[in-house]
Amino acid sequence: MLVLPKGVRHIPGYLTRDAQVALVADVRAVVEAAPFYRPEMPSTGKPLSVRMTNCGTLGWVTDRQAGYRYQANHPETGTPWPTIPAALLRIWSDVSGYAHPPEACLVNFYEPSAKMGLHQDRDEQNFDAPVVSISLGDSCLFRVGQARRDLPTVSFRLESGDVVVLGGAARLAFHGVDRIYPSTSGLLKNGGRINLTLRRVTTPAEAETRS
Ligand code: MD6
Ligand code: FE
Repeated sequence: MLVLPKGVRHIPGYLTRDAQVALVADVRAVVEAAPFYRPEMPSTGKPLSVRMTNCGTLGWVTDRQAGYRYQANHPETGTPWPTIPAALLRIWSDVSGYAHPPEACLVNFYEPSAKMGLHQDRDEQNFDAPVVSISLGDSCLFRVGQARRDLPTVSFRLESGDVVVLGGAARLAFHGVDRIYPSTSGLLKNGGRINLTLRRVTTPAEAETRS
């Protein structure tokens, strides 16, 4: 049996097929308000193979000029990001174990040839909240290690409807997507894979933390 690093939680089949279909409709509405754009690596300007958009009060963006950051507006249209769909807020409440709502939902779209290099999610103000990820559409090979790039990694397949939570000891674990398995799901009519990652970005105000 595959042993995941401490703090990594994989929940296969979290979403029913009907819930996945409903979530795809939610994502389509987000993409109509905030179209996918092609993000760039800081400094080099090399385009990522994944296309991105966001919903929430803050969105994660990257371009050659200003690098990795969160901002309230779409980098190309200048419009505020649409709100996070209620279904995603419910998933966060159910699996995050964190008392405050997420502020950002990054939407990644993978064509069959796209991948995502090994990285840490560390542009948030603190790492108390986990990052919650939801996969839709074609399967992928997901790789996750530990908080140092040189430590061993494990790889496993993520299928449509799966949830992954990186929290606690794994909040800063390196992770990435090595490959997409084309035509492994009929959920998206033109194929490909969507990944949604829910994040808390800012530290909640003290008043909100008191109970
Ligand atoms: C992906 N996921 O599954 C990329 N980040 O396409 C991530 O980068 C990720 O799955 C933080 C926590 C969970 C994740
Ligand atoms: Fe990530």
